[in-house]
Amino acid sequence: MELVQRARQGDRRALARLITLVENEAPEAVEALQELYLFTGKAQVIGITGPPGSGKSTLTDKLVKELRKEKKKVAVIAVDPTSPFTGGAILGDRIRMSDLNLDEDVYIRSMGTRGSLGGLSAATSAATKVLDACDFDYVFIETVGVGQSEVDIVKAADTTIVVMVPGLGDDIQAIKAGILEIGDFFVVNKADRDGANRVALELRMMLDLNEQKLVWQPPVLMSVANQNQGIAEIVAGIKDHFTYLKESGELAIKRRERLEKELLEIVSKKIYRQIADKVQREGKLKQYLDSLMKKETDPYTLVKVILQDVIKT
Ligand SMILES: Nc1nc2c(ncn2[C@@H]2O[C@H](COP(=O)(O)OP(=O)(O)OP(=O)(O)O)[C@@H](O)[C@H]2O)c(=O)[nH]1
Ligand SMILES: [Mg+2]
Repeated sequence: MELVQRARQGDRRALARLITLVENEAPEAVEALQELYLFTGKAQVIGITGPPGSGKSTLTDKLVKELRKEKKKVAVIAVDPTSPFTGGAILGDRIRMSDLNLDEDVYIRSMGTRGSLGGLSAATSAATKVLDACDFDYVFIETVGVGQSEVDIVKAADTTIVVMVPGLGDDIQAIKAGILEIGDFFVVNKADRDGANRVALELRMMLDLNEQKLVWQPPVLMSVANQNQGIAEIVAGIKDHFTYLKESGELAIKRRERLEKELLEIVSKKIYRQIADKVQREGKLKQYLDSLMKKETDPYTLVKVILQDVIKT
C-alpha cells in the first residue's frame, strides 16, 4: 500500500492519514494493518496518567525533548476522554507542545471521545501500532484522570507513569487502589510546592504494602516539570523499566496476552458481521422477529438455527 510506504519513509502527512484511516476503521485499514504488523514491536509505549492539571503535558514535553537529545524518534498521543474532539484541553496541549511540532522526528496527535470510551481505547491502540511500525522509538500516551477509563486506555502501554501532585486535599486517600497497581512508576510533579515529600512518602508506604509479590519495585520520583527538574531521572527510569520487561520475559508475556485478546476480538467481529449480514440479506431477520413476537419460538432456539444456517453455507 503506497500510503504505508510513504508513512514508513517519514512522510508526515501520509502518517497522519494512515492514523486517521485505522482510527476510523476504514475499509482500507485492514490492508494497512496487515502490512504494518510485521514492523511492530520495537517501540516502547509509555502511558502517562494522573489528575487534571498535574503537569502531564508539561512533563511529556520535557521527556520528549530529553529523548530528542539522543536522536530518538518520539510520538505523543494526547487523549482526553472527557472532551469532544475539538475540546479546549486538547487545544492547550497543542499549544504547549507546538515547538515540538516543528521537529521532523516528533509526531503529536490529539484524540478526544468518539462516541464510546471503548472506541477511544481502540483508536489509541490502532494509532500506537501505526507509530510503532513507522519506527518511532517511544510512543507516549497522555490521558487525563485516574479512573477505570484511563486504566483501559493505558493497557496499550508497556510502561505506565502515574503523575501525582501535592495539594490534592486528601491526596493519597483519593487514589484508588487500582492506580497503585497500574503504575510502573510514580512521579510527584510540582515538587516546588509544599507537601511533595509527604506525597512521595505516603505513596512509597502504600506501595510497600502492595509489592511483596512484585519483582519490579515501582520507583517514586519527583519533578518540577516546568523547570526541567527530575526529567533525566524519569527518562532513566523509563529505560530501566523496558530493560526489566525484556529481561524478565514480562514484555513477551504482556504482548502475547494483548495479541490473544486482539486476535479473538478480530475473529468475533468478523463472525458477527458475517452472521448479521447473512441474516439481514436474506430478509430472515424480519421473519425471525415476527415469530419471536408471536411467541412461536424463543431467541435461544433461533440462535441455534441461525448458527447452523451459517455453518451450512
Ligand atoms: N509550579 C509548577 N507548575 C507546573 C509544574 N509542571 C507543570 N506546571 C504547570 O501546571 C499547569 C498544568 O500543566 P499541564 O502540563 O497542562 O497539566 P496536565 O496534567 O497535562 O493537564 P490536563 O491535560 O489538562 O489534565 C501548567 O500551567 C503548567 O505550567 C511544576 O512542576 N510546578
Ligand atoms: Mg495535558
